[in-house]
Parts: sequence; structure tokens; C-alpha cells
Amino acid sequence: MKLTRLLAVAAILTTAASSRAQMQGSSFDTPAAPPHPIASIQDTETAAQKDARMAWWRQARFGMFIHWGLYSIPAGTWDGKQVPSIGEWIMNNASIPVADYKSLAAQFNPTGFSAHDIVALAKSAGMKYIVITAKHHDGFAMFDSKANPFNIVAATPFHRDPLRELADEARRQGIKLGFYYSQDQDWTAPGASAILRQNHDPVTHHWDKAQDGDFDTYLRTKAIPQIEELLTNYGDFPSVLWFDTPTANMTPARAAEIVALLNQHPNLIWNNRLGGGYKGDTETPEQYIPPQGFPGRDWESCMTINDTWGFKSYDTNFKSTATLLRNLIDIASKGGNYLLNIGPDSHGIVPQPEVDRLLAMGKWLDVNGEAIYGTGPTLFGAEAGAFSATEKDSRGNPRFIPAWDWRSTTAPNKIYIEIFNWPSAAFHLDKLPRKVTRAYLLADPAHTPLKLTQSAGSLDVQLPARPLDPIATVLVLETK
Ligand code: FHN
Repeated sequence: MKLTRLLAVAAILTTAASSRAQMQGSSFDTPAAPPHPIASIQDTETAAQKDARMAWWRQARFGMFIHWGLYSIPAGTWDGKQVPSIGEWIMNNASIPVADYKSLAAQFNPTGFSAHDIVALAKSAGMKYIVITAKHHDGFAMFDSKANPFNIVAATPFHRDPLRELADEARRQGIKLGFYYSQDQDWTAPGASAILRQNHDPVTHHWDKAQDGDFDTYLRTKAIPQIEELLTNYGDFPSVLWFDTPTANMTPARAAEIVALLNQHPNLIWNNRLGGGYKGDTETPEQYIPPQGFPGRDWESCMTINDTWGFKSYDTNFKSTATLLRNLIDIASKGGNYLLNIGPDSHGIVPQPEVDRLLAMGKWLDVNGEAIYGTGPTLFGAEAGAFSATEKDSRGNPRFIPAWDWRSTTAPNKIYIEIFNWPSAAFHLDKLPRKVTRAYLLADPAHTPLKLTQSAGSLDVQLPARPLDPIATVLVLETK
């Protein structure tokens, strides 16, 4: 297609894209932006092509996020003082000079890292994909980069490429692998953005002269070449490219330079945090579950297990397995994916409390995974909770008050009810849109039929006196 025609098509397509991009999401969602100069795959593919591209991801429902980098060495403490907030932001939060931070690389020798064990952990947890920080905001590449020497192979005594090892293992063990890349913020590269303590503004909050420079030079000499390396050096991976914290520096024209690369990888899935008005494939609510999901959009809630993404030695505020499983079920019932983070330490070891919780989740999924993977959202909705008539959230909108009795997911001929709060009498449903032919508990190996009473759209199912699982017992309703 001639360039002028391509630009005209792009302009038309991006008007629609910009309005869709205004949907609610995390604070880093792409805002409406002027038309962008290059159409992305989302703008040009057919609905059937998109369905095919997203198929594995929609089936997956549960993924592992890994935040791992040099920040795992200070692990939340600098100059003998605990630095508040998330561990991977320590350089910014403690205003650590570039040279001091870079010198951490000489100490980074995570010989406890085992790609085999991490992939096996993800598999045992029932996770279907992994997304690891290839480069976070500190600018340190956790991969073999010829584009920039501040990387794990060239600058550390470790000299190994964990992304390559993970890619090999992921392929061997049959799981998808994606890369997180901080395309805009880079606190050790001259000219790149640095957001003031997660305020999102200003974008040139520099605390060291070594950070001053030209954004385009950063983009063209580091970010774009490294993105190209990530896209071409790992065979059929990455399955996902996960961008983060776009600022005003990521103009439509600059983002388009990255999109030109992404367009060469027609199976790639990328999120809504590139910037420049590009909506990407996925909404990415962070640390929350949207009350009603994102109807019409693929979405993924990313969350921490404790209160940090990158390892902090003293953050022991781990969520319970019950909370994590409820989150997974809640998200699935609203049609989304759960990207749950782990933060390996400076030896490459995953903290045991994280391992324990993931394994427990996997045990539940071994029995009940049918009610999660590839399922559709609830046919009901009110079971998730309701907006308060009086209370407001931090944005001034009515506060959503979740209810935690049960959730529901669906398959073409099944309704799954994940029960958290076991009813003392029968389980009752009103306004059931399908006729139920049989009911049983998924954790009952015999699938013993339960007694049903149905009349005028309402249903009562007689349950045993006690749940089969202390966290969530799945009732299966076979339907016509
Ligand atoms: O600033 C980052 C943060 O460190 C972390 O990587 C999360 C994960 O989604 N994203 C950014 C904040 O939105």
C-alpha cells in the first residue's frame, strides 16, 4: 500500500481507537490522543484474526508476573534506612545517583536462579503464561543486550541470560513467555523519562546530571534497539510484550516507531501502556479488580502477593491463599486474566511464602480448573456486589462494595458456581436464564447428582452439610 493511503487509513482507524481507549483502567491507561501515524495490528486485523491471536490468552486466565532486577540487592533498604514504597522504585524513591545504582551490577550473581524451577512453579500453580521484567525503570536489562552494556550478561559476574534460559524452559515445559519492557522511563539512561515518585508528572524529575539528555536519542539508541532484540532473539517468544508507565514523552510519532516493530510480529499480544494513543490488546487494571470487568475488551488485573513487585526483605504482608484464589475466581467471573506477581531475591530465589501460596492455588486448580480456564463471565452479576449509595472511592465515584458469597463462570452447556460462603439451606438462584438438567460438585470425583427444584426461572440445589473445599467449592449446573 502506498504511504499516503496507509496514513489516511491509519487516521480513520485511530479516531475509533482513541474513543475506545477512554475506557476506565489503571492510571497508566492510554488517554485519548491525536491520530497516530502508523496503524497497529489492532486497527487493521479482522475480528476473526483478533480472536485467533488472542485465543491462548483468553483460555489462560492465570499468569505469573516476575519483577526481578538489581533492586533485589538493596531489597528496600539504602544507606541503612528502609525506603518506603515498592522495592523496584528504590533508585527513584531514595534518589540514588546513577553511578551508585549502576555499581550494584558488579555484585549481582544470582546463582540460585533456576529457570526450570520457576517455570515448574508457574505450571504447578496452574499458571499458563509468564511475563518477566526484561528491563524495568532502572534501565538494567535482564538479558543479553548488544544495544546497551548495562545488562546482566555484560555487567555482572553472573554472565547468564535468564530470559534465554526461561525461554528454553518455557518451550520445554509448554508455557507461554512474555517480556515486560519499560519503554519510556529509564532512570540510568540519559534523556529518558523519570516520573516523580509515581506521581506521573513531571517526566523529567532528574536527581542526577547523568540523567539529562535527549529523549529521542534514548529511544533510538536504547529502547528501540532493545525492543528489537527482545522481539527477534528468543525464537517464538515473546508471546506478550508488556509496556509500562507511558508519559507525555511517548508521543504518537515516537510510539509509532515502536509499533512499526510490533507490526512485524503478527502473533504478539501487547498491552495498553505503550502510549501515544495506541490502545493495545489488553486493559491492565493494577492492584484492583474492576467491578464489572471491561465488556468488549480483553483485560488482565496485575497484582502483588505482598505489597511490592520487586523483592523487599521486610515486606511480609503476604495475602492469604484464600484472598488470592478469590481474586482469581472473581476476575474469571468478570472475563479477565489474573497476572500475579512474584519477586525473586538477589540470589534468584523465589520467597517461600510466595511459593507456598502458588502451590496451594495450583492444588485448587488441579481439581477445579475446569471452572476457570477458558470460561465465560457470569450470567448474573449482582453476586459480585453493588455500588454504595453513599460512600465514594478515591476518584469520587460511588464505592463498589464487593460481596463474597459466590461467583459464577460459564461454559456453553454449564454454569459454574464457585461458593465461598457455604449456605446452611439449599443454594438458591433467581432468574436463571437456562434450564438445568443436572447438578454436582466438581470436587466430588463421582459427580453424584444433587437434588434440584426448579420453577419459573428459579432454582434450588440441595447441598451436603459441609463444603468440599474450605476456600471455594464449585457447583456445576449442566444446562440446555
Ligand atoms: O511503576 C511500575 C511498577 O513498578 C510495576 O512495574 C507496575 C506493574 O504493573 N507497573 C508500574 C506502575 O503502574
